[in-house]
Amino acid sequence: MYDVIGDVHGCLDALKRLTAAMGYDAGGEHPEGRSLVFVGDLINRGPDSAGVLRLVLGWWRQNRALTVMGNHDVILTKWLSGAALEPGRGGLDETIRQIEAQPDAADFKDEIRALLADTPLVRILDEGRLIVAHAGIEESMIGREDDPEVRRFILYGDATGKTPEGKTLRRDWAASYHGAAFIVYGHTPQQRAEIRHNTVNVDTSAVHGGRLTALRWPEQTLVSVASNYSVADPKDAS
Ligand SMILES: [Mn+2]
Repeated sequence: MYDVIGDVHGCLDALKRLTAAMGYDAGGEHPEGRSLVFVGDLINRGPDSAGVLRLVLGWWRQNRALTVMGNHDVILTKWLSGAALEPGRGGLDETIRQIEAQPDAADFKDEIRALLADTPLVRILDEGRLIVAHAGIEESMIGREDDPEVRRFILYGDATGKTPEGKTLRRDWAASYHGAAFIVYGHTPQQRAEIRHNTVNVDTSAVHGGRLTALRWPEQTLVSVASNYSVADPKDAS
């Protein structure tokens, strides 16, 4: 049994309230032995990315949480490996500041590296019945994450261009999905989550004053809590 949580983006308070609402204790333990799964983009833009990492790390260490890679988590991975970054990209500067401000920053960074090393592009769960991928995945792509095109799709979606305001346009791949596996994804902020064709986008805009949402599996029910945070920047934040 899993509870798959949408893009958290540093919204620590909403994450605590959502997991509590689903019956998890502060240590991420559920009385029915349920596990948490995150669709990626734990960090950036929201108020407490370091706090979210700290919490998820604790749960992951206890085998109570699984993650998949989001595009923001890729940027964090690059920074932790010492790669050069464009300044300010995706809000990482503030996340870096929060991580470096921790009293145990060096150890904390090592722990984050360990978590990210156990963060694949795709999680295939419940004997293939449940698939979690950040921006989704076409049926034909399952098992082909090493293909750079597939990797791009999983992390960024089926981007087809930009609006005049600079917002990314993406094709709605789920509208034509007909696979047997149920796919949970996020990345593109929605007003509300809606199950369609064995898929659900659980990014309900927590960092934009929306809600943080989880899909409960195998029940296929949705749980959400209101976010108390909204980032000011109107630019595309997925
Ligand atoms: Mn994303």
